[in-house]
Amino acid sequence: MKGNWLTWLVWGALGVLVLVLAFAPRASQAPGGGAPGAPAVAAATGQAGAIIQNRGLSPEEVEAALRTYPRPGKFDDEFFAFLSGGHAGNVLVVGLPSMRILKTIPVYSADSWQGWQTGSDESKEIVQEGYFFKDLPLTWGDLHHPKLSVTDGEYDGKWLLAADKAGGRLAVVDLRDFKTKQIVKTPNTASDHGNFFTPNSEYFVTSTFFPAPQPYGTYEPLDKYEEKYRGMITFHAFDATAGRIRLEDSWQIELPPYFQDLISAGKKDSVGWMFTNSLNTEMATGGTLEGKPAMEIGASKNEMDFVHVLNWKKAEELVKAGKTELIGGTRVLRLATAAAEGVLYFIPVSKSPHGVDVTPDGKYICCSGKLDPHVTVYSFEKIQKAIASKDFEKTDKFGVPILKYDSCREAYVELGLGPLHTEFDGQGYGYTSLFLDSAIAKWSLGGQRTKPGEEPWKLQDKLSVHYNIGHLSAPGSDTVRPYGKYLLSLNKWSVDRYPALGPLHPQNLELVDISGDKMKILYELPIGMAEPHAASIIPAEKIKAWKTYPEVGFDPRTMKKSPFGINIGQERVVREDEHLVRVFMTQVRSQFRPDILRLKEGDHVILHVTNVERARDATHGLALHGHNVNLSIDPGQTVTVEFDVKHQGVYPWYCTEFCSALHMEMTGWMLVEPKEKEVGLK
Ligand code: CUK
Ligand code: CUA
Repeated sequence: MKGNWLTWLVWGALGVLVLVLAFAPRASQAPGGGAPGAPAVAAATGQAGAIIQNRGLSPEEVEAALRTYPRPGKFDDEFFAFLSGGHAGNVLVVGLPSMRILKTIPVYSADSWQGWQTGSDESKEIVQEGYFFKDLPLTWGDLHHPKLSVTDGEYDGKWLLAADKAGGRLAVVDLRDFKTKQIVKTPNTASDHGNFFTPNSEYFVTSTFFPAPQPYGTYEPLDKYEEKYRGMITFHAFDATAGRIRLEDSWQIELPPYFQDLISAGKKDSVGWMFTNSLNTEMATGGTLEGKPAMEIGASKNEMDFVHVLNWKKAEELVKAGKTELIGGTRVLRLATAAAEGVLYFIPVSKSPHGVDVTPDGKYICCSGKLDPHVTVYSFEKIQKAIASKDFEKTDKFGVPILKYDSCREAYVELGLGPLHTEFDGQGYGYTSLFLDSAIAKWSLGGQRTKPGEEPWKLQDKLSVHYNIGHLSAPGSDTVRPYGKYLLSLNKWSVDRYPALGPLHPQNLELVDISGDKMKILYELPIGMAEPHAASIIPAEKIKAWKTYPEVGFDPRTMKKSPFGINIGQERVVREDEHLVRVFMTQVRSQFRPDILRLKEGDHVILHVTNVERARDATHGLALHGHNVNLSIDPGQTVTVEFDVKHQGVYPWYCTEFCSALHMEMTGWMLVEPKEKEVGLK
């Protein structure tokens, strides 16, 4: 409706202006004639008309271009999408609807632009704190689901957390300076996949994908899989003021060795509950060279897998009451306790589901088996009734009550092939990604539909995307307040959408307009980086980020003045003992103070660098030849790096940010003299 109107307007206006154009040359030739500016407008529009014609743009394409075009220097983006960088281990920030990549935030992997793990000790220490094994450096991670902190179930724009599927870790990003502040290793897990915040960010909850023998770190053969391997849901206690995970206050719920995959928080009516989709209830373990079926075959034998229904408020009470066991130093509510005490229930779901999503009102839980063209909608109310009346089918092998499918099901909506994830617009519609169909299905949520005469629980529209969509993301979809308007389609394959640039193809994002009855693609963004599995999208005005650090000498890790931060005039080189040299250095356009460091072979250097600039955007770098030292220092920031000087020689350093007209001159020398000849010794 709105689209049609806009299209009409665009074409109508162009039609009128084409007429104006006919008079434009005469108007501009008339001495002092015509309204000021009119010929220019007409000429510009004339050009626009010609461009449209020459490029053969359709009215839809013109509309899409006009709706997404960001005016230079204007803050036209209404939303920021925080996209996961997949196994590139970072987070991308993309503006909507312009689809411009505005920032990358390094998290698990190194980033030399921001000096993340390529220089500053602060960044290295944050990453080291989360190592899987303390003695084995992890230089990357697989970041899938960036989640934004919430207050009363709504985004508050303060923190972003995301788990690492490959390392069983999670990370905290501060949205004041968009930097990673903490990485922790989840206890008792090999991998973390799903994650969400509880409604006031009290906990950041993660689910394991791969079950593992407990206590973690012990060996058990795969034939003891059923007996010894376990999944875990971890409740990481989060201090939402300090923005830190407190591992000592965190606890876990032990689960059967199914693959727990993804999790969603109950909201409003269902606050205090959570939901997990699981696959491999067959407990297959593969063995392709050992005469056993491949995982994919073994794990898709059963017609139904399980949605896990967990009463986490109850679990929290049990934890507080001490009904836990200490495993690997963490309080764990054992599986038998969770099953017996009414914490854990199962509901059957079509086989091999991927994703579980709760409607914004908390009333319905959506889950789809990838091999069934329907989404199954469970009613929270019905689940509660089934639990209260012990309406169980049976218990599973581990004593967990299985609720009757028919007693919990509210709807079974046919959508298309390969349904995965569902998002919500807050207007009464769900949007489900169809991996095999390469499409998005829009469907009405019964009882919440806005249009009279519409059938409840029904497919309303289908849009082809390019290609093989995984997640999709609508602003605020995982909160109690979705914002609607746009939907991002995060596609796994791009195949023929872009010119071939070698066999590795870009990932393809598509921006979809969901403001009308029919979904429309507005923009395609190829990302030449790892797979962005998922995104969280927040209104732009909710982000209140800093422009510079508040005072000179600031340490982003503590968000306080660093004891090593200095001002101009306080620079010094101190030889603290025979081989230890401490340097306090400043940077300002366009010099380093000091700019000569005189060292001896075998010295150990502790370098504190402060960027004393107060100007916005006046970031400086420090790249030192041959020593794997590359720093990025924002205005006001102090960073520290320690390194050994093992080889005599001359090592220049320079600023890596083209910061001024004399940036090329912003350099320094590290001079390393040979060790004195140790004559007579030995
Ligand atoms: S996962 Cu990748 S498409 Cu890790 Cu949420 Cu579904
Ligand atoms: Cu500082 Cu270039």
